[in-house]
Amino acid sequence: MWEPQIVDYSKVRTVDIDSLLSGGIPAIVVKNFYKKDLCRKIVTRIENCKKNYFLNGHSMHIGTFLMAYATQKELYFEDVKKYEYALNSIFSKIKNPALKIHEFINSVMPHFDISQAREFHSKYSPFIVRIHEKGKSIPIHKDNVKYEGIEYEISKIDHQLSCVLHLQESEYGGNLVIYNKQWNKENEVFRNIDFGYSSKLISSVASCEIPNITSGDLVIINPNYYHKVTKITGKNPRITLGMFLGIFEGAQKIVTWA
Ligand SMILES: O=C(O)CCC(=O)C(=O)O
Repeated sequence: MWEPQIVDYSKVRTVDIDSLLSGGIPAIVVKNFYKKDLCRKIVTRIENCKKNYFLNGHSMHIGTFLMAYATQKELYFEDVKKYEYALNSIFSKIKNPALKIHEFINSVMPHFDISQAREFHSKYSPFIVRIHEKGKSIPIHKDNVKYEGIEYEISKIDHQLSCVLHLQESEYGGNLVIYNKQWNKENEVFRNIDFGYSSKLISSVASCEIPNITSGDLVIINPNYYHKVTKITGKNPRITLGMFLGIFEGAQKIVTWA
C-alpha cells in the first residue's frame, strides 16, 4: 500500500523526508500543526483582502505565484514587493505560519539552513494563499521549478517539496490525490493547453487520496509526482497557504518560495 506518514504535531520528532523524495510514501501529514482558532482569524482577514485571479478566474489567490510569471521574471519580483504589505497584514499580531513551517523543517532537517529564497537583492514570494470555492478543482499536474522556472536561480535546486497548510476545509470534496508516477519530459505531449495534464497519463497508476484533512493540518508532498484536488462541493471555500521548499544537497541549504 502507498500510504502517507500521518503524525500529530505535538508528538512529531522525525518525519520521513527521504521516503517522500524517493516516492516511498506519497505525503507527510502533520495534524494540528497550526491552531484552529488562529486559522479562523486568518480566514476572516483573508475575506477582506484583495484577491488575484489565475487561469481566467479558475483560481483565486492572495500573493504572487512564480508559475504565473515563468517568463516574466522582472514583473514577478516587482509584484512580490507590491503584495508584501498585504500578505504581512494578514498575520499582524499572529504567528506567521510561514515562519512556523520554517522552524518545523529546521527541526526535522537540522543539518540544513532554511531561508526565504532571494535572487540578488530581490525576495521571492514567501507563500501563496489559494481560495477554491464550490465547483472548483485543481486538475492533474506537477510542479517542477527545475523545468518550469528555468530563468530563475532556484531552478538549480536538487529537490523540490510542496508544503500546504490548510486554513479552512470545505464540508465536502477538495481532497488531495497523489499518483505514484513522476513527471518526465516525454509526458509533455499529454499537457493540456491551459493547465495540467491528460488523465490518460495516470489511468493505470496507483494513487493515494489524503483523508480527513482539517484546518491547521500541514501536508507535504513531492510535487513532481502528479497530483490533483477533487472538486469542492461544500459551501465553504477550501483555503490553503502554500509554499515550496527547494533543497540544495551540497550547500545543505533549503530555500522557500511561492
Ligand atoms: O492544495 C493542495 O492540496 C495542493 C496544491 C498543489 O497543487 C501543490 O502543492 O502543488
